[in-house]
Amino acid sequence: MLNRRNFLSAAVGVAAVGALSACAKKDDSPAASTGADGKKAIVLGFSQVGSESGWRSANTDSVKASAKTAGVNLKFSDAQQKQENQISAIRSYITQKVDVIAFSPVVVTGWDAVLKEAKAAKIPVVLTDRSVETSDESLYVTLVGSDFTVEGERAAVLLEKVLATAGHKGAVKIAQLEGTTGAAPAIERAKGFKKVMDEKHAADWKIVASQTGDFTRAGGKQVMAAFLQAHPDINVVFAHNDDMAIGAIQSIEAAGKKPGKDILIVSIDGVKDGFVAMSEGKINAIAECNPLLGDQLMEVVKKVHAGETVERWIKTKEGDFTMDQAKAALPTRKY
Ligand code: GZL
Repeated sequence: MLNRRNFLSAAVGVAAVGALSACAKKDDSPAASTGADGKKAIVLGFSQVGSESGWRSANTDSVKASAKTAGVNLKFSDAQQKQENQISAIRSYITQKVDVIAFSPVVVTGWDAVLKEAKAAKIPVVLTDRSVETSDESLYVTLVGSDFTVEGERAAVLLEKVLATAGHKGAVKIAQLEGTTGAAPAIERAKGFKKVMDEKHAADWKIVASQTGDFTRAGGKQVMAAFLQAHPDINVVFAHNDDMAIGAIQSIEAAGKKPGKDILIVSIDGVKDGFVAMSEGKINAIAECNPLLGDQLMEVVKKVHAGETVERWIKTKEGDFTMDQAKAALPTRKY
C-alpha cells in the first residue's frame, strides 16, 4: 500500500535522478526530462496570480521547490494579477499538450470557456489556493487550498480576544481592507467575518468603511489614509492580508496614532513581516493562511496523472496567533 510517507520518499528518489537528468538537458520542452525509472516526467503547466504579496512569493517558492523535489517538469507563468494573462497562459499550456494544468484563479468568474478548451484537450485541471465559480463541476478535478470563509470567522473570533485584552468597551468601529475585488479570499473572508459579527455582535460592532486594497502594501496604505480622513474614530482594522495591514500601519503612524493600541489590527496570512509587526505590537492578531501548498499540489498532480480519484477539496492546515505568541513563533516560521 503506497502511503503518503513512502510515496513521498519514492518521489524524492525519482526526483533526485530526474532533476539531475533534467539539469543535463538544455531543452525544457515537455518531452525533455525523464525520471529515474526512465518514465517521462509529468509536465505541469502552472499559472500563478502574480507577485502581489509576501504570501504569493512564499506560495510560488513552495510550488517551484516541490516540483523539483517531486521530479515534475514545471512550466510556470506569473499573470501580474490579470485574468487575461492567466487565460492566455492556460491556452499556451493546452497548445504545448502539458500533462496537467494547475492555477490559482485571480478572480472567481470568467473561466468556463478556457476550462472547456482544457477539457476538450483531455488535460485535467487542478485549482490551487483560490476557487472558481462554474456551472460545470467537471471543468476541474480538485482544489488544493484553504477555507477562506472559516478564515474570516477565525479573524472575527480573534478580534473578540483582542478587544477583551485591550479592555475595549462600547461601540467597535471597524475599517475593512478587502482583498482583490472578485477574488475568492476577498469574497469569502468578508462573508465569514460578517457571519460572526451579525450573529454575536450586531449591537456593538459596525463596519464603518470597507474598500479593496488589492492585497498589496501600497493599496493598504492608500486606502487606510483615506479611511482615517473620513473616519478618524476608527477603533479596528480588519485586513484581508498582512501586506495591506502593513501598509495601513504606515498611514496610521503618519496620522500620529499607534497601530496595535489606538487602532487594533487583525489580519490574515501569517507571513514573516506580519509576525514581525505583531512582535513589535503593531498587529494584534493574525489568522494564518498557509501558502506552502507545493507538496500537496505535486502529490495531487501525480495522482490525477495516474488516473486516481482525489478529494474534491484538499484543505490546508493553519492556526491562529495573537501578539503575545509572535516572538516565540518567529524563529520557526517557514514563510
Ligand atoms: C489566499 C491568497 C491571498 C493571500 C494574499 O489564499 O489567495 O492572495 O491572502 C494573496 O496575501 O495576495
